[in-house]
Amino acid sequence: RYLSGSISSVAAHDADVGQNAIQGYSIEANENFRLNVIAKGGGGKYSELVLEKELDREQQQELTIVLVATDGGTPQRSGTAVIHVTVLDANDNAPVFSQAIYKASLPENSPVDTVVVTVSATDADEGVNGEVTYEFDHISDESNNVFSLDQTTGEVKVSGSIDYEELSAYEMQITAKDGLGLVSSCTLIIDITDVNDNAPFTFIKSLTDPIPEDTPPGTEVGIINVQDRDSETNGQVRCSIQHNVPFKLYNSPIHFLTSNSCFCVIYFTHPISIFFVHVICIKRCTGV
Ligand SMILES: [Ca+2]
Ligand SMILES: [Ca+2]
Ligand SMILES: [Ca+2]
Ligand SMILES: [Ca+2]
Repeated sequence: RYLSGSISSVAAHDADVGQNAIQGYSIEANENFRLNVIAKGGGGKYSELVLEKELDREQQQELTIVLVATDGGTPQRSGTAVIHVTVLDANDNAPVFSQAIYKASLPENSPVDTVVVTVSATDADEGVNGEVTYEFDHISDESNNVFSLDQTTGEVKVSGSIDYEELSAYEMQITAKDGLGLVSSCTLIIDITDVNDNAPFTFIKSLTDPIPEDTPPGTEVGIINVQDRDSETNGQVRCSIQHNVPFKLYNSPIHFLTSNSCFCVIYFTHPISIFFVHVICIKRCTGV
């Protein structure tokens, strides 16, 4: 980029004198340059090429200007000079990301080095002015511990352990910087999806043990709470009880369930001696 007002002098030579020497200069009309024709003290003229409008290398890297010098003789004679202008690059463009917001989805427990997403920014300048590197900007410790960013390729990879039950979404800022420090940024949102990686676990809320032999059938003898840390169908639970025991089990109705917790009540059904009761927690969705 050249600033307007920059000037280069151009002069032609004519061996004749007086009217027969150089009388004028001209160039084809163009957007960027105009010509100033100036009379020299001792006769003759020279011209100045004046930049009127900024040049943009990203628009046009080279220009050709044909300069014509004419004399005042009869017949009029002229000479031409071709001026090649090469526009040098200035760092006038910051990198631009292909998207302002990148979104990705990733199952929890994805192994280290899994590629989550690749961010990409381009810079219209050339050489070091257009060399883009990437880095996280003000990243939280949680994100920093589990994701890495390749400075050169923009690849975001898993670098730690991802647990949906700890954190189900990450949001981070990534900046792209060119070789001379112009920057721009984008947002990356990573949604973690749940995997069924937690078995149900039980709490005995109440238990009558031992049970008196004259306990009437239908008496409640225990309440068990079952929980599962997973979400939705991965966390829905109900209980079953082994066959051939003098107890029945009642799962709390669905409308009493939270998404990943249920209560079951154990009832005494008929008197008999000593029993060990196994309550088996199973997933509601698969019945396994
Ligand atoms: Ca440039
Ligand atoms: Ca640049
Ligand atoms: Ca899970
Ligand atoms: Ca589960």
